[in-house]
Amino acid sequence: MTLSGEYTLKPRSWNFSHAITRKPSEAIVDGLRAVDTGAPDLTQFQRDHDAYVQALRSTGAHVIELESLDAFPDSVFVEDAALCFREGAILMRPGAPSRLGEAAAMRPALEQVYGDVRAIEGPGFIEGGDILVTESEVLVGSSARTDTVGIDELREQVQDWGYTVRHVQTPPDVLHFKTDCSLLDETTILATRRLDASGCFEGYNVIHTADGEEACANAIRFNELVVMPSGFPKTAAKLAASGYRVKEIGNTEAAKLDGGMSCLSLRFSPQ
Ligand code: CIR
Repeated sequence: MTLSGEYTLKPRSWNFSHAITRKPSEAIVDGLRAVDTGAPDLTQFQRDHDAYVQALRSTGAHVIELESLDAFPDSVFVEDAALCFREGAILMRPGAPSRLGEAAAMRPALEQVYGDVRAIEGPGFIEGGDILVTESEVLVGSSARTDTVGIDELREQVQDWGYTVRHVQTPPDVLHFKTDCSLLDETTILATRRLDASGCFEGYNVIHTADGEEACANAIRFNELVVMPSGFPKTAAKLAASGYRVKEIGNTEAAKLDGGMSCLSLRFSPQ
C-alpha cells in the first residue's frame, strides 16, 4: 500500500509467484526438430536447465520441478502443454501427435495449485508456444501446431475470465509465434523484424532483435529479470540499454530441438 492508501497492483503479465518446470529426460535425444543438427547432450541440457530454474527462483518465485517423463521426449518444454492465468489453467491440445499426451500429464500439477483447471477438448489443436499473453490481450498465432478451431475454443474457454483472444499468424516455417517474440513489460515486445512486419504489434513498443540474432527472440520477462539465451550480445546490450535486467542462460541443447526460454516453464500467480 502507498502512503496515500492506494494499492499498487503489479502487472499480471510479468509478475509471477510460481513456475512449473519439468526435468529433461534421457528421451530428449528423440525430441522433435525442424532440422537435425545432432542430438542434444543430456548432461549439458540438465546443467542449463538447473541454471534456468535457479534464475526463476532468484526472483523469489516458487518453482515446482516435475520429474522427467520418458514417454514424452519433448516434455521438458512444458509451456506447450498448458496456459495459466490468475483465475485458472487450461490444458492445451498439442498439434504434434507425439506431444498430445503431455497435456493430461500436466493436469495433476495444475490441480495442486488451481481450483479451476479446464482443457481444450478439440477437435482443434493449440500449443502454448503460439500464445503471447500481454497485459491487455491474448495473442495466438496460427501455425503448423495451432489451428483456427483450437484458437476459437481457447477464446470460448477464457471469455468468463475476461480475456480477449486475438488471432494472429505465426510466420511461415517458424515453429511457434513466440519463437519470434517475447513480452518485456506491459507495453513492450521483443520481436524479430519479420514478425513485427506482419503488423501484429500495432500499439505496442517493439524492440527488434539485432540483425543476425533472431534466434534470441524467445525470451521471458519473469519478475525483475529478462531471461534470454546466451550468445546474443548485441540484443542483450540493447535490452540492458533500455533498462531491463538481463539474465543469460545457456540454450545450446534446447535450441537443437527448436526450444528457447519460454518453452521451459509455465509462469503464473494463482489467485
Ligand atoms: C517441439 O518441436 O515441439 C519441441 N522440440 C520444441 C518445443 C518448443 N516450445 C516452445 O517454443 N514453446
